[in-house]
Amino acid sequence: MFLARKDKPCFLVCLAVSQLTFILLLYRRGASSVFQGIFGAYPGWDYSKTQDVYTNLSLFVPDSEAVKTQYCPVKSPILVGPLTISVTKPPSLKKIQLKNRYVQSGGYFSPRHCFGRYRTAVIIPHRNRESHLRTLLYYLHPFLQRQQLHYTIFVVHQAGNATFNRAKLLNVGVREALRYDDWDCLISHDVDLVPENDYNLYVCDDLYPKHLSSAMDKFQYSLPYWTYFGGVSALTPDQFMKINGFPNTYWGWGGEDDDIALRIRLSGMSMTRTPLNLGRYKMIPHDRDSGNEENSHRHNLLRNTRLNWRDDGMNSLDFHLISREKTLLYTNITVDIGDAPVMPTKARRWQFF
Ligand code: UD2
Ligand code: MN
Repeated sequence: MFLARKDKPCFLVCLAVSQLTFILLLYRRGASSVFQGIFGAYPGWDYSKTQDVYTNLSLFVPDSEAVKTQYCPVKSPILVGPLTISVTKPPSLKKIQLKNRYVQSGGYFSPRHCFGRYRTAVIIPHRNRESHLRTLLYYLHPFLQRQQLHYTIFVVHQAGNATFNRAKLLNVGVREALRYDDWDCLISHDVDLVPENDYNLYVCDDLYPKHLSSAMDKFQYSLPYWTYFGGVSALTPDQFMKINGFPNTYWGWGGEDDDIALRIRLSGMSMTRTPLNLGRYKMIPHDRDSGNEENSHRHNLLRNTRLNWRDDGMNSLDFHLISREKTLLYTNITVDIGDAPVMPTKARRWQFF
């Protein structure tokens, strides 16, 4: 066998080329999508043919007197696939409410003719993005209803003008959400990302944390890098606690998503990813917010994750709750999470020597 290979150097070249191609495919498209592509587990989606997410939705929640006798099916029968999304004109809250008559106070919904099989909390970190929030709510409520989930949308609002801290807000969101229900799945959701296919189920993977926003228009519908975990992700409460939640120490833009990806690995888990032809999202175009400037300490912090993750997270979370309020479309948590610590700059450090 060995001799035969040696006789044919072309064999080795072909092997190397095919391995390289495979690795490149894995990198660009994500492992699950490559394997599903090869083994044909998912249909191809045609995103040039889309449907309104509200199509026939009211037909499926018709009878307020209906007696529930069984669980909803594992796979909802009312999914439509690729959705028509337009993010240019944010709808009014009134319009969203009228379109979502079966959503209850606090942004809670439970299917009316069957017991929701999955309990999902969607947690959105937020400050000064009201128009993005309206657009997201307009698309997300019917999206989750089509999936026949028992769900609530939580918006965690950072009070004050201190530097924004996405990951800490998500920790607060989880702690608060767990007061309301025994969730199967906690979804961390950027306010500006709108899912494009309702087969992208907002349900957790039993085994590993799941990255849902694998393909965003802003990255030309491919992964920016192999360990990317930003945007929208889904963890069971157990998985969340196993990684000690998210870091509290990333103030400003960037790094916290990579820290989370690292925690997952350090705690002995892998991540799963929605296949790229399904995990598609449109990001509402925006500039960098004031108060969320690039975090210049993020590389340093990331270098220390393996030392710190057990002490920085849910077990060190402190915040001052300002209010909990059930609005018609979501539960609003307003919180003071404090301010970024003053980090020594290089110049200051040298003064000690
Ligand atoms: C990327 C990631 C995001 C996060 C961030 C770095 C994508 C699509 N998302 O987002 O998950 O890792 O980089 O921190 O790549 N927000 C507010 N008000 C603010 C600032 C932020 O509500 O003033 C929230 C909001 O939910 C927003 C999220 O924080 O979607 C992330 O901030 P961003 O959208 O400004 O950053 P972006 O798009 O680079
Ligand atoms: Mn964004």
